[in-house]
Formats: sequence, C-alpha cells, structure tokens
Amino acid sequence: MPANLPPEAKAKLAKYSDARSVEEKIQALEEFISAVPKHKGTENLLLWARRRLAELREELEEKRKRRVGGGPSFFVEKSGAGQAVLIGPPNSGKSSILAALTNAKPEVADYPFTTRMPRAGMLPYEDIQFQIVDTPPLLPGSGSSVNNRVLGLARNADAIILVFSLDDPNLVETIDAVVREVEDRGIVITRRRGLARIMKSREVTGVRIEGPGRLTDATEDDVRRLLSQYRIYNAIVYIEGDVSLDDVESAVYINLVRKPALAILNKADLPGAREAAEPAVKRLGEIGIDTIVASALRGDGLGEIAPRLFRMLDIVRVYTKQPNKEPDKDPLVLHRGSTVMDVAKHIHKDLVRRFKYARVWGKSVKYPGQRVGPEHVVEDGDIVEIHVR
Ligand SMILES: Nc1nc2c(ncn2[C@@H]2O[C@H](COP(=O)(O)OP(=O)(O)OP(=O)(O)O)[C@@H](O)[C@H]2O)c(=O)[nH]1
Ligand SMILES: [Mg+2]
Repeated sequence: MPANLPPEAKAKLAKYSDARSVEEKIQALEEFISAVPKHKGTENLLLWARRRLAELREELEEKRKRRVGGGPSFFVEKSGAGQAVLIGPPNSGKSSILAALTNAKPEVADYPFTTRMPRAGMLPYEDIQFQIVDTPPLLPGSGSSVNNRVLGLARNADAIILVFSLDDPNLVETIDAVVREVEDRGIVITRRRGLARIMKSREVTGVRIEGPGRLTDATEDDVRRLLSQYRIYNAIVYIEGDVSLDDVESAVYINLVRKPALAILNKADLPGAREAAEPAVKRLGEIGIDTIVASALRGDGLGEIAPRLFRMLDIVRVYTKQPNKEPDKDPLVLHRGSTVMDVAKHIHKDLVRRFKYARVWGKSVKYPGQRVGPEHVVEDGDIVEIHVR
C-alpha cells in the first residue's frame, strides 16, 4: 500500500538521509516520525523508522563506550575468501558448527544464550579459506539490541548461514520467523519477484534506471517524479525482477541488500530428525533457500558446507604468474565476471596503465597460453600472465 506521505514528512526523510552524524540522523528521524500520519499505508514505514531509530541509539551508545575506552566490539574484520555469518535461534548449534568446521574453540553448552559475542574461525576449502562467524542467538520479534547487532553483522557479511535444530517442535514456524526477521531489516535472502535499490551519487546527473529488472506500473519519468519529492535528483535506481513504484518508494528508506543464504538443519543424529527434516526442507525449498541436513556432533553434512559456500559466493580463483616462472601458489579471489584488467588492478595499480596484453591458461580460453585483451573474462582456476609496456 502506498504511503502517500505529506511533503513535510518527505522533507524530513530527505533531511535524515542527508544527515552525516549519528546525532543528526537521530534528530531527523524523530522529526520524521512525528510528521508521518498514522494509518494502514504508513505502518511499515513507521515500523522501519522506529527500528532504525533504535539501531541509531544503539550505535550512539557503542560510540560513547568506545570513546571512554574499551568495551568489546561486535564488529568482525573480514578475512579470507569470504565471510559467512551463522545465525539462528538459541541452542540450535551455531557454536558447535563453528567448532566442528574451524579451529576456533567457542563455548558450547546445553542451555540457551551461551554465546554473547561474535567469534570467527577459518574454514579451509581446497586452496582458500572462508571466514565463519558465530553469533549470539537471534530471537525473532523480540526487538532486542542483540538482534540488531547480529543483523548488523549479517548485513555486512558476504553470505548467511541460518542454523536450526531438528529437535525444535515448531521448526517450520521458527524458520519462517527467522527469515522474516532477517528480511524485515532489508536483508533479502529468499527468492523474490523484485528488488529495487537507490544509490545516490554526485557522480551521476539525473535519475538513471539500471539493472536486469522491469518497472511494472510506472514509467521512468514516474520514478523521477517520485524521487524528486524526496529531493533525490541524482541517483541510480537499480532494479531486479518485477518492480512497482511502491517498491521504489520503500527503497527510499529501506536500503535493501541481497545476500546468498544457506540453511543448516542441525542435530540430524537425534531420533526423529529425519521426520522433522522433511517439512522444513520443503519449506526452505519453497522460499528458495538451499538446505543441508547436518550434525555438528557426528559430522554428517559438514563437508558440504564449504563447496556450497564457494558456489554461493560466486567467486573465481585466479593464479597469477610472471613470464618464465611458475604460477603463484595462492590464488587471487575475485567476483565471477571479473576481467583480466581486474586481475591487473589487484596485483598493482601501475599495471593498469602499463597493460599490454595477457596470456591465459585455463577454462576461459580455447588453447593454453592464449593471448587476450583487458576485457577478457576469467574463470575459476585460470592462470594469468600479464605483459606490460
Ligand atoms: N545431538 C546433538 N546435539 C548438538 C548438536 N550440535 C549441538 N548440539 C548441542 O546443542 C547444545 C547447544 O549447542 P551450541 O553450539 O552451544 O548452540 P548455539 O546455537 O551456539 O547456542 P547459543 O549460543 O545459546 O545461541 C549443546 O548442548 C550442544 O552439545 C548436534 O549435531 N547433535
Ligand atoms: Mg553459541
């Protein structure tokens, strides 16, 4: 349902999105909330605004703590070929999975809320490693500050691993609640019809619509008119799938991100687990989340996690080499679709200017050592030798 905001509320929202400091954002958001008329059409918007306000107050609190020196931080610096965050209800076995997959030694206990702070470990896969992050439990609908922080980690991660326990008597409901909690924060993990994202930028002039989607009920000019009401004049509107004008409007305030996600149904060793898994696997299949039935205790399914992560992250490994030398042992990890020029950029920025051509061995070329130009797209396992002027 459209929000039909009065101009005053739209102006406040513009003030909020232009605000730089957390304090300014809090003030603008408070003003916005009082300027929004309360009716059915604005319910979601207000829900978002109140949550965002809670998050900002939390952030301010964190900042104060850091200023007075100390207090452990929730943030986990990325390392390896990708960061995957374990998320799930209390006692589902998140810490046990981290312990089983990596060399980390988190606390595991048979009572809920054992984990209080995130903790990371490295999961080896062939010649690379993924970073796995264990988090405190998520309690859907609780609105707790821990939820906010865990979802903050999820937003920053490269992939999400949902962890559920097969001894949960309401497993399907739990899955639905956790998925909803994640998606309500603008982290899209299910298959969806459409998705719109607005990237404001001084570098573009006007509003440009990009991406593989299509507008279902509006023209590009309608989008421009809508955004100008929010004082957005220079932006890229990125669309995927079928996108309505309403979707574009909610993208003004909710910053959607899509994250690859995987679900682990844990404790497959318990009696009755097989029966419990069936409806859960079905439900996850319906919403388009890949699932592994596993046991952190016995080891079932754990070996599947790294190869699935590799596929989900959509990355390729490239081995660089110098002429007449052996290729490097450690690959460069790049997004799928990267070019030989991206490889050059990763090695040294000087190479971009001096690039002449490259020789490539591997899946992306017809014959070994083929000579290619800068726009040549690399594939997993390619060896790349860059020649400069
Ligand atoms: N039978 C069985 N028990 C498991 C398995 N994985 C974990 N557990 C047990 O489940 C309990 C909770 O495990 P944790 O790894 O602490 O769960 P958690 O999700 O990290 O819990 P919180 O930190 O409280 O959110 C512990 O008693 C574990 O030994 C499993 O695969 N099978
Ligand atoms: Mg734990």
